[in-house]
Amino acid sequence: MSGMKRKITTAGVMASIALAGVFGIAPAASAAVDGSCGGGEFCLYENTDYNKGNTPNVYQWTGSDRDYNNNRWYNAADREFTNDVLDNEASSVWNRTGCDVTLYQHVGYGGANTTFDPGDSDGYLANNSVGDNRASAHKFKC
Ligand SMILES: [Ca+2]
Ligand SMILES: [Ca+2]
Ligand SMILES: [Ca+2]
Repeated sequence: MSGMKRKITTAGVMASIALAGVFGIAPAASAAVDGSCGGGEFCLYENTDYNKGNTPNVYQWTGSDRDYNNNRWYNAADREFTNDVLDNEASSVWNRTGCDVTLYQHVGYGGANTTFDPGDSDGYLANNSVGDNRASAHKFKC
C-alpha cells in the first residue's frame, strides 16, 4: 500500500476519493471490516453457525464497542455495508484476538453477558448467557 501514498493536496484528496470510488477502496474508518474474520479481530455473524447457508452478514472489530446502534452489517458476498443495524441481531461469534472479549446484552456494557477467551468461537449464542439476537456491546480485556 505504501506505493499508493501521495502528497496530500486538495487535488490529491479529490483524486483519492475518485479512485476509492472506482476501485471500491473502503474509507480508513471501516478498513478493518472486509467480510473475512482475520487474526486479531473479534467478529460477529448475524446468523447461527457463522451464517452457513444464510445471508453472509458480518462485522469485525479490533477493540471495544459500547454501542452497536451505529454499526451496520457488512455483506461479505456483496462486499458492502447493508442498511441493517447489528444491534440485537448477532447469533454467532469468533474471537480471533489475544484478549478476553465480553459480549453484553445492553448498550454501555450492561445486562447479561458472556466472555469469550482468545480463539473461542460459538455458532449458537442462544444457549449462552448473553443470548441470541440480544448483544448490544462488547469489551476487550487484554
Ligand atoms: Ca458501535
Ligand atoms: Ca441473528
Ligand atoms: Ca441488546
